[in-house]
Amino acid sequence: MSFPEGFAWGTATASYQIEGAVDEGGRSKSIWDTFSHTPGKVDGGDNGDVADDHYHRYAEDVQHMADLGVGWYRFSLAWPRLQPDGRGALNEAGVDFYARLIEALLAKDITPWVTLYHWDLPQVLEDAGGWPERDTAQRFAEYAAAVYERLSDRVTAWTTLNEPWCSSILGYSAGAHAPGLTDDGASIKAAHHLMLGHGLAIDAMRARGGDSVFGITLNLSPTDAASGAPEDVDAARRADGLANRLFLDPLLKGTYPDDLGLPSDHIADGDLETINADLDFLGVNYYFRTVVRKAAEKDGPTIWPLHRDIDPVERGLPKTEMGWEIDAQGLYDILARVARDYPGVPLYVTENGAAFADVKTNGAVHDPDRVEYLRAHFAAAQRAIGDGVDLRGYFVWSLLDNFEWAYGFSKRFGLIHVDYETLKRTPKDSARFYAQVTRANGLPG
Ligand code: IFM
Repeated sequence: MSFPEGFAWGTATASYQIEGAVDEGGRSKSIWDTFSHTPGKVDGGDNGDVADDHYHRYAEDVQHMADLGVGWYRFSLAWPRLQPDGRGALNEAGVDFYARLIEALLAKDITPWVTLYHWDLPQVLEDAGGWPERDTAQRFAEYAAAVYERLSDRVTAWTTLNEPWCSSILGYSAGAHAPGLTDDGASIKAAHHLMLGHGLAIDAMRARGGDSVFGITLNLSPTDAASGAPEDVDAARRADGLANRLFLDPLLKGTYPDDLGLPSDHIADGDLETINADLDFLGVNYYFRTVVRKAAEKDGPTIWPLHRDIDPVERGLPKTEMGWEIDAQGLYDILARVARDYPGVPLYVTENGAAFADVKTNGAVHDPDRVEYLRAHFAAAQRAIGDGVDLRGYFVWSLLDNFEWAYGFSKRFGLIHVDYETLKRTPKDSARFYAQVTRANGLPG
């Protein structure tokens, strides 16, 4: 049950979910500060003001990674910490923080893998129109280039965006994420400007030289029809278009899907060539399969903008605490599909993991459900590799329990438990299981 030699085992986190220290070191407000401090937006009224206090405790967290035996750590940079005005010179205190983290990682032989944007847009840029505004793409490319100049002597793996579907659709048409808008048209524009920002950023970073690799991470979900009825099959095609092809096609084919009837007046000549920049890797975040049926049209917040006649269907499978059905075969299916439909780009699972209702008893956290979840998903990845998928690595989400966006601290995804009163870290049983996997480069028998 071993993986190919050199397979990259890692864990992942994101800045707003773990750092805290929101008012320290010259950081400005992000859209998540605003959103989480708006009553009613986040469960329990939680916010990321302190989170895991990783900003002050990063050295201890790096030691936990070393104990896990991971060779890679995927983390995101907080744009408002590095460029508080959303433009112009970088904030030296922000650069210093990430430089210290990176040096601590390198000292333990852990390779840093940076994500430039994991949802914490400087509020000042949202005030100027946010992602539905074309200029935000330009701002992102300038930020990326400035950061690349300062850190690319120590960081060689660069992800532009994490899950642009969430930034655009959850943020601008479902209203569930910051900035909390419910405007279908704005979400489609936001998706395009995120894609454009990605392409411009890659061009700008590549132009500065070095031996880095560049890519993007998408959250992808195999999308099936609930029945063979033509209207359900059609609903599944459209849901797949909005969740997967809206991002995969421009990035990897240089076209937008033409079966969704989406507006295009915000797309300028040359944009698609920019978006279709060569990718050194594609990151795939997998959590669940989507099954849908045709429904009646409805108003209100939606994850299917301009296609308001689709409903999700449950299959009665066991679920995680997120309410997501557990379906390891879905990981195999999405990897195989990407490899088949978009060949030639190396793949990484940049996130996979599960929230369960963990309880700490006598200083220990026994989480057999998470161990089983990971075992089944690792096995699915291994089957995909066996069937020819060029999968190069796997990052478990997440290193630590953390701020799970609109769910606040109520959902625990960590391999390491965090007591939010004391901020004490306690490795769960799943951390010990994962350490066996990373050290054996395979599943224990
Ligand atoms: O916590 C998130 C992460 O920020 C992005 N991908 C999905 C995770 C679980 O919801």
